[in-house]
Amino acid sequence: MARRIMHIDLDAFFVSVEQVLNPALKGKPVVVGGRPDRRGVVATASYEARKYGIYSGMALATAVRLCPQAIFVEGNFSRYREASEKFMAILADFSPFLEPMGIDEAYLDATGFESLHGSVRQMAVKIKERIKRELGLPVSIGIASNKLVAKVASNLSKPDGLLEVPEGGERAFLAPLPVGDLPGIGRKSEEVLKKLKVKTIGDLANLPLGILKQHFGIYAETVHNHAIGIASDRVEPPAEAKSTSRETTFPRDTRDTQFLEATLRYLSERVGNDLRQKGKLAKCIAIKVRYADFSTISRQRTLPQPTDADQTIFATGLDLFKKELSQNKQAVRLIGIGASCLVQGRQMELLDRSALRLEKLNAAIDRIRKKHGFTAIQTGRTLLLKDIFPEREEGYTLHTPSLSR
Ligand code: DCP
Ligand code: CA
Repeated sequence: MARRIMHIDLDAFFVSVEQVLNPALKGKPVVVGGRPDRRGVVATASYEARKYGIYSGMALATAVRLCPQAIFVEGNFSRYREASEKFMAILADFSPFLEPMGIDEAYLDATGFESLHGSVRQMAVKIKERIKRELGLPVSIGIASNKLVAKVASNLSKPDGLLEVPEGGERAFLAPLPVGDLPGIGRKSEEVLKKLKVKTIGDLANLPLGILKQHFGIYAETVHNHAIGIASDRVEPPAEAKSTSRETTFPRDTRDTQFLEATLRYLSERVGNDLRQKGKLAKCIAIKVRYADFSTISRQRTLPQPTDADQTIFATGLDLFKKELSQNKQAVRLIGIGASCLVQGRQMELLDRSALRLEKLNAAIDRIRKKHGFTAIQTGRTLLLKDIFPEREEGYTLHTPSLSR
């Protein structure tokens, strides 16, 4: 039976979330990424702003030059994460064969779902309607017989689009599109192909295999198959997380042990918070240290009892950390802490009174943080970070932002 795969991708995601919160931003050139007078890059731009040539990754300073009247919004990652979770939950309601990709896109295998919704296209219409109704967000959906073509279709249909490529129509659908629209063909390949007079995916499909081999080696056959719309990709629901960790690179290498320990405490709290949110306990705690010369070590310890307590994670990490630092006198460039060997939540009654006390304490901390932001509660140690890192609702903005999670 032919497969029916959907690629579902929210449009101008960060901007769309901001527009739900502030409808005055709708229909305007909006850029999420930060104040234009700061160093930094565009996270995303509204479609109105894209008309001026603004794109993700561009320096904010360039974006202001291209469109001085654009509205610049700092953005707030915790809001996007929340919207992302709701988006994925809606999709999971439609099919368990779901593969989330990054924060705002997913593949869904809808093979055999026709009878339930009338058609797969009808199912996609319902998905779009629910996301609009419940989240207020525009989304584009591509439908095809594999992930590759479905992704091309959703991209082409943006914004607020829906495009189905009929079974057997893949090659004809791809043929007129620019060769750079084919996933896997990056800037470099595009340059090489230009010299061979290959402009469209159709031109690529017509190249003799011998020539493809000269340029793509063992991948030549795959490239050819992709160009004619054949791919044997599978929608794979994600495996359960086997570990969780947080790390940060410092703005400057440091030997300040008080500061290092405060950071380790903060990262431990983030790891503990993540474990509790996932309902997991960790049996192993590991630390990572990278020194000024980039040499990197990690040390791990197995706990007598699995834990999700910030205090135990930190105490174990600190012990490993102190031992390590007593042996290496270099300045530190990065530290990290992680929990692994995860097991499912409480498996036995907490007989140990002190563990029970910690559990209650951490649950109370989590409740307050959920309501008032991560930095609403600070332990003595992390208070030190207040003067060093910019503080935001969702936590300190560390030097490695993707790891501020
Ligand atoms: N993002 C980012 N930095 C980048 C690219 C993306 O921070 N260089 C963030 C902002 C986007 C989100 O990830 O809103 C999703 O990325 P997409 O590439 O899917 O872009 P958009 O959703 O913004 O737009 P599109 O409508 O093209 O999907
Ligand atoms: Ca998107």
